Amino acid sequence: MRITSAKFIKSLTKDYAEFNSDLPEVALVGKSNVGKSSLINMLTNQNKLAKVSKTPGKTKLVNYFLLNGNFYLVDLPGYGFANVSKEELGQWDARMGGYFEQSPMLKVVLILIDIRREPTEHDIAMIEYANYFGIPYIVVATKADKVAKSKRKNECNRIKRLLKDYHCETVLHISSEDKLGKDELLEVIEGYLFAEEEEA
Ligand SMILES: Nc1nc2c(ncn2[C@@H]2O[C@H](COP(=O)(O)OP(=O)(O)OP(=O)(O)O)[C@@H](O)[C@H]2O)c(=O)[nH]1
Ligand SMILES: [Mg+2]
Repeated sequence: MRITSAKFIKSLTKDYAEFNSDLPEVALVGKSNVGKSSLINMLTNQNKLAKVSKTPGKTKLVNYFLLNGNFYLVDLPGYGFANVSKEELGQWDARMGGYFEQSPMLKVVLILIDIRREPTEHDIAMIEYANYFGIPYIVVATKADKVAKSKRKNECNRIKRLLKDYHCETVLHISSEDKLGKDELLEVIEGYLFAEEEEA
């Protein structure tokens, strides 16, 4: 799959199902600063479609991008940054839970984890949401440029092993900085998005 068009459509905090009930959807989740917005820009060949920031917590809303006119890429609020109040954490949890619960067109969740780190409790919570709602997920190991080329596969396998209790089947590595792993990731996403149509 090649991305030929990409457009920001809308930010929401509720009413997800009303907004999209016809196009397949892929969601991006991950710790704040892990590189979600950068990944959107890489996948869509754009520099400024999604706001990239050195300050964690930039993305607070559920942002919908329409790609190729036939599916949505959904950027969810990052989590796990320091100094969040109980109230903010509760709001985040409600927003994430609400999104998962009310997104009938969601076909696959991309869980982004920095290739140098371990899955956090919030990553696991996201995986549990996905498993609970029966939505497949794949782990995308970000910032692969930060480890030697020869070590990237090993780091992915390490993350996969850490998630062995959560039915983790796929860990792909990418680097938005070096534009690495894009074609493989798009191919995997396409397989989930349009699976039923192909079978019919
Ligand atoms: N070296 C390297 N840095 C990256 C890569 N992707 C993102 N970054 C940097 O990581 C920081 C955070 O990137 P974002 O894409 O804004 O992260 P985010 O996950 O959208 O963050 P929030 O919106 O706060 O949740 C920025 O300084 C990026 O330049 C990558 O592939 N390699
Ligand atoms: Mg972001």
